[in-house]
Amino acid sequence: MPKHIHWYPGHIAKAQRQLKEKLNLVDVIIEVIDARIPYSSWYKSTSDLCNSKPRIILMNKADVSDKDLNSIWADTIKKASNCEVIITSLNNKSDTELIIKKITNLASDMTEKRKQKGLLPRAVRTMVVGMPNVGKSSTINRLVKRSKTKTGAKAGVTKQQQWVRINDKIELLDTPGIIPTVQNDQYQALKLACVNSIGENAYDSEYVAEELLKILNNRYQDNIRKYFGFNDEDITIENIAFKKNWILKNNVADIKRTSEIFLSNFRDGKIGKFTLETPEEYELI
Ligand SMILES: Nc1nc2c(ncn2[C@@H]2O[C@H](COP(=O)(O)OP(=O)(O)OP(=O)(O)O)[C@@H](O)[C@H]2O)c(=O)[nH]1
Ligand SMILES: [Mg+2]
Repeated sequence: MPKHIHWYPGHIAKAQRQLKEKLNLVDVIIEVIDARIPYSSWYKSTSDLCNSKPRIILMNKADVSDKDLNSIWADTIKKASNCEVIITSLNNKSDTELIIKKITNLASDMTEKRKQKGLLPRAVRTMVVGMPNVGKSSTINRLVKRSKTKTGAKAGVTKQQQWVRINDKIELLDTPGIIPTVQNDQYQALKLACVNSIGENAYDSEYVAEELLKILNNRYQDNIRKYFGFNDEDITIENIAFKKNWILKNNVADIKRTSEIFLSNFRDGKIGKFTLETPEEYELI
């Protein structure tokens, strides 16, 4: 299977078109990124796409990313984007009130203008955008406190836009994940594959697992040694297979099974809370 990662299913091209079409209707944009790869999951064209609409960035999945790096990344992205950045996660109840408050604040101009024109007040329309699987639909459900939108642990669950009303003051538009047309930066594409933001048919799991292990060996070697019960040996997918007894006939490591379980456990945060990139790598600080 080719190592090159390319993924751009038809529904994403359509999603991007529909996003532009709806832009005039919305007052505020919420952009969701994945705290484990804040830079790689940050759709750099959003600012062009969204013109100068007020925008909030949610750095989601903070429960499975490196706590120390969360605040560093949040500050960095805030400076680079000139937008409010809120660190969020599915199980954090307290951030929902903050998000609602920020949406209301950002829409105050619109509300004020309507008032001055003598128009009746209307709900703030908020569009939730971001790359696939970063947690857009889950965030909406959290804000509504109900499962109004479909969610799932793979890329491309939301296929169509859907309006959801939080209360009489705010309406949210869920949108399908969008991704650049071409993955020019293959290292970024690899990291998107690590967090399940790219359809699994577009990459070779063994390659992605091996590359993820390289990153973790580099940044979090002690944590993963402890997790897998190694002392000071090099950790490879093969070593993990032998350690876990995931062995095929003739005493050969089951690399495919080990890679898939390794990726799945990483995605669920079972191996540890890891962030795969730093602002320094991108010369952001
Ligand atoms: N650990 C963790 N998992 C989360 C969090 N938010 C969402 N998830 C999980 O991530 C997966 C994707 O969530 P969705 O809300 O479907 O993501 P999405 O951005 O709407 O995805 P698409 O519609 O495919 O673009 C689901 O399995 C969620 O349960 C979070 O803060 N922490
Ligand atoms: Mg969705």
